Amino acid sequence: MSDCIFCKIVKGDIPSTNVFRDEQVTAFRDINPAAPTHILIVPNKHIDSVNVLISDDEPLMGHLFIVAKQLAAREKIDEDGYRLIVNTGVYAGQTVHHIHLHLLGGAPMKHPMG
Ligand code: DGP
Repeated sequence: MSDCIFCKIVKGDIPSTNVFRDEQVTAFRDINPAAPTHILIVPNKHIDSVNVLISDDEPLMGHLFIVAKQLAAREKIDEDGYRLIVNTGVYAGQTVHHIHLHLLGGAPMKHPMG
């Protein structure tokens, strides 16, 4: 998608603080962090949201979570705990329409959500 900001980050067309990249996903620090660690993990291919996932995307979505787990360990937030969020649609506040997993941690969070 030529006008998608996360596609541009994946391609390196706009700068970001990347923390991980492989053939399937890219992870970078959120520009507006909501926690001491706030990383976004996105598929390299454009997918608008959870609403348009197909069964072929299953391994890719599983990979997002494996990378999240590895990054949580690397950031040393795995033992204290962290939150993984996928906002979908208007009510959830999705602002970037390229599916992404938020990895948030580094401080206690309020619960419940919403
Ligand atoms: P969401 O509300 O789930 O769609 O969150 C989108 C997140 O993307 C939001 O926390 C801010 C972040 N974001 C938006 N534009 C950029 C950008 O250009 N660079 C980076 N690093 N993060 C961005």
